[in-house]
Formats: sequence, structure tokens, C-alpha cells
Amino acid sequence: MRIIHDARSVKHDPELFFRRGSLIPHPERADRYRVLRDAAAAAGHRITEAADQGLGPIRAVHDAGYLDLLSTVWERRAEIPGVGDEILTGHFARPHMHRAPTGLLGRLGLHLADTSTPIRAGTWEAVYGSAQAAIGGADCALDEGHAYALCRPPGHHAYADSAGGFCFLNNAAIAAERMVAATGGRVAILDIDVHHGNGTQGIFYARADVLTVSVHADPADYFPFFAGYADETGSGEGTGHNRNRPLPHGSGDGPWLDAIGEALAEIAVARPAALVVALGLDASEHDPIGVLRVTGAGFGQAARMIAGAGLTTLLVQEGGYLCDALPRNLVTFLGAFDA
Ligand code: Q9C
Ligand code: ZN
Repeated sequence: MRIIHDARSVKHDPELFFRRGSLIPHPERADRYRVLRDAAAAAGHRITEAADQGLGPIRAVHDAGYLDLLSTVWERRAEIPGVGDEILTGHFARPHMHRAPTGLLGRLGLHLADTSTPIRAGTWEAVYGSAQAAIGGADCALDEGHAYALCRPPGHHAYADSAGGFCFLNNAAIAAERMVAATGGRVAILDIDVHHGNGTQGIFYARADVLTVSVHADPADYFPFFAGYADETGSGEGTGHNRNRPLPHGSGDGPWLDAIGEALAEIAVARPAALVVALGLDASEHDPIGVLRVTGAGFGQAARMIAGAGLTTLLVQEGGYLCDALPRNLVTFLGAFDA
């Protein structure tokens, strides 16, 4: 398996995260990139630095105004009185608040879903590099049959015009869009991160050419709360091309593997030209913020099922937080694709 990565990933390293009223160490740390890269390399996978293919493939998915804000806000930080080494707003536009203010804090509130995505000196470089890993990974999977894009920061909570849930640019969506363009066919995205892939769902919700399927913990009492329910099936031309499989918290391997099996059966019916797996590893029983209690053996079984589908497959790293099981489950997963 070839690993496509971008060393700029480490340039976004948030320190603290506001959670349930307290500041805690931010779970989405730069060390995740190092741990995952080193584990994949030690397991014998070939590591390739992503080429820089520019903004074009990112613009194919994301809103121009959002990209402009994200890429320039650090340089413009002096416009925010008293700004420190991190830019964040606490003012978020609700659906009924539709005016676009001119000031930076208000503009940020139009494009941020929560307080988990602070913007720091290296944030744009890191998220741009993470997207380059996805773009290079898509090309590599089309060439070689499969590839792993070591994307960090993650992407599946980012919508076309907003950051949230530790995500800025939707790496899996950018890769899928590139694979649609390259193949002229349909692409499926299977998201097995413990959190619903709300941004990815939102980006493709009205489209029939990208089937989005997510298996995740029930959002009724879990992030991302406002999407991820079973009755969200797509709109307009996309009707029937989104599927959600929310699972009870703590349900473990059996229901998770059953849901992945059902998702793969739906994907097989669509006969996609390629599959993107939004590979969160935070469904693990050891993950510090996960709630699905999936074992190492469960990850191995899921990987064999997905590899066994025989599709051109790009694995895109999503969540999965620092613990001993994180690199172990990655190595288990990648191993299923080399046989
Ligand atoms: N103590 C991804 O896995 N709330 N994003 C977490 C943590 C936000 C997760 C609470 C979770 C976002 C890519
Ligand atoms: Zn997650």
C-alpha cells in the first residue's frame, strides 16, 4: 500500500479545546500525523510525499469566499483587537441570521460551526497540505488500485463553506470529486469514523454521481448532533444517494460490522468506478473520544470486507485520537490491502 502524505500537516497544532465548559488538551494534535506515518512506515508501506497540485482541486469542492477567508485570515489578524496566537470566534451565524458582516470575527462566524477549529500561524499550510495528500492519494489509487492518504487535519465535518469538528477542508470530498472527474463515473464514499460525516453528506446531498454512506454513533446525543439520522437520504437528483446507519453507543463489533456489510452491499449495487473510505479510527474501544467500542479484530474484519469488495479504493484518514490502539488499528487496516 502506498502512503501519500504532506509534511506540512504538523503546522496546525492546536493546544486547547473548549469542551462542556472546560478547556482540555486538543485531541486533534500534530502528533497524530507522526504516529500514523511512523507506524505505516515501520509496517513496510511505501511513503510518498504528495506533489503540490494547487488550489484547483480544492476549489472544485469548496466555496470561494470560505477559501479566501481561511487562506488570508492569519495575515489579516491585526484587524482583530487583542488577537493572540490563535484566532477563534464565539459568534456563530444561525440559519435565520443571514447578514454578512464586514469584520473578521463576524465573517468567521459565518464559516465556523463550533470552537474546535482555531486558526493559527500554520493552519492554512497544514490544511492545504492535508488536501494535497488526498488529491495525490486519489491519483495514486486510480493508478495502483488502492492507496492511503494520510490526511491530517481531518476533513469529513467540513462543508463546502464551513469548518467544524476539527476539520477545515473536506479531504475525502476533494478526492471523490477528483475521481469523478478522472473516471467520468460514479464514486462511493464509505465513512466509518465514529462521528457522522456531515460535511461530506452536505457537499454531495443533491448529487447522484457520488453515493455517500456513513456508519457512526447515533448523533441524538453525540457529535455532530444535527445530522446523521437514518431518514436523511438525499435531495433532488441526489434522492436515494445518501445513507446513514446510526448505531447505539457501546454496541461493539457485531452491529458495526453488520452495518459496514450492508453499506458495502448498497455500494455494490451502485457499481461505482471508485470507492473512497473516510477512515476514522475513533470507533475503537480505546479511543479517548469514541463511543462504539470496536476491537482490533473488528478493524481487521472491516478492512477485509472493504478490500474484498474489489473496488479501486482510496483510504482517507479522518479521526482517531492518540492511544496505543491508534497506530495498531491503522497497520491492521492497511495490511488487508496488500494481500
Ligand atoms: N472531547 C473527527 O473525528 N467533539 N472529529 C469532541 C471531544 C468534536 C471529531 C469532544 C468531535 C469532532 C474528525
Ligand atoms: Zn471522528
